[in-house]
Amino acid sequence: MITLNARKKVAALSCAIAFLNLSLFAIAGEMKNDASTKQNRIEIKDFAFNPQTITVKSGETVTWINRDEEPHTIVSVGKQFKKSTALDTDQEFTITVGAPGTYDYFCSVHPKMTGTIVVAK
Ligand SMILES: [Cu+2]
Repeated sequence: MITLNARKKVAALSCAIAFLNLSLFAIAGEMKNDASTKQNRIEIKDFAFNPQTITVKSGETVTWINRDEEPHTIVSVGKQFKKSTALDTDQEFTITVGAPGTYDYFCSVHPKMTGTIVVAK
């Protein structure tokens, strides 16, 4: 009898552990989802991209917002993403980054304005 009871306890415990593992897995999955929908924002202010270099993960989005009174554009040096139209004040431009690598970009209106997106795996 003692052996049977012990076995039942072990079975119940295994069940509980399995359930806990599943719950943890679900939580981890949700956290991963949150990370992949994270918004990476770059402000354009005083003729500069802020931050000038940003590190993001492949599949994430990057959004620029123009806080200047001047129009600015975002153009990929290596054509890694479509170029923006001229952004007016408070206008935004969003891309989804693809393959890992370094994406250099500049403003075609003011070519001295440059920035870099580092795309990690
Ligand atoms: Cu500009």
